[in-house]
Formats: sequence, structure tokens, C-alpha cells
Amino acid sequence: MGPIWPSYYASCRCLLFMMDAANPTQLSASCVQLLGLLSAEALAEASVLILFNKIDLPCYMTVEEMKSLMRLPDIIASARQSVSTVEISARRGTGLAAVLRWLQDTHRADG
Ligand SMILES: Nc1nc2c(ncn2[C@@H]2O[C@H](COP(=O)(O)OP(=O)(O)OP(=O)(O)O)[C@@H](O)[C@H]2O)c(=O)[nH]1
Ligand SMILES: [Mg+2]
Repeated sequence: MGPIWPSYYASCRCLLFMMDAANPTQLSASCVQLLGLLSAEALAEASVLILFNKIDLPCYMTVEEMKSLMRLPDIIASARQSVSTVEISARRGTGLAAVLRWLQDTHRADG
């Protein structure tokens, strides 16, 4: 789906970027896609929430290790957008409340 994402940039104010916490082999590819989004001019004003999904599965790497490996603190520090992270399980609903709260707060801040 990546190739068609840019057609949605113009109307995007809140960006949810889902990463698979149970599949570290996708980490570098996800990271490249994330950097592409963060550097897109049309998304400069968007707020970004990175979701580490599937935390209910036994993971080869912890989310902290994944963040460190992708140098997420550096990415967040150099991003123009406000970037937050949350750990979730779409299957179990873990973290869903935090995601909804983020959406609510972000919309409210946008006015
Ligand atoms: N255990 C678990 N499974 C999940 C979770 N979220 C989605 N899935 C399952 O993951 C499968 C879909 O794969 P995803 O990786 O979410 O989607 P995708 O990246 O588009 O598909 P792949 O290319 O197969 O990885 C479905 O069977 C979902 O039920 C979760 O939080 N926990
Ligand atoms: Mg997947």
C-alpha cells in the first residue's frame, strides 16, 4: 500500500503508524517508510502516533530494543512533527484506550 499513501497526505492531520513488534525482520523497512512519512512536506503539520502492535505474542526483541535499534529517540528529536509511541495488541484491545485518548487530545489541540 505504501505507493498510494501520498494521495492521502493532504487531508491528514493525525497519522497512526503501525509497526509489528513480533516481527523484527520488518524493522528496517518500517523505519525507511516512517522516515519517508516524517520528511514529507504535506505531513509537516500532522501529529504522529507510532503503534507497536502484537505485544501479546512472544517477541524476539523487546519494544525498547526495537526503539533503540531504529534510533527512535534521534528520529523523534529531528522530526518536525510531534511523535508519540504506544504499545498495543489489536487482538486483545490492549492500549486501545491510550490510542483513543491520543486521537481525542490531538484533535482537541488542532481546534
Ligand atoms: N497475535 C496478534 N495477532 C494480530 C494482532 N494484530 C493483528 N494480528 C493478526 O495478524 C494478521 C495480519 O497480519 P498483519 O501483520 O497485522 O498485517 P500485514 O502486515 O498487512 O500482513 P503480513 O504481510 O501478513 O504481515 C491477522 O491474522 C491478524 O489477526 C495482534 O495484536 N496480536
Ligand atoms: Mg505484518
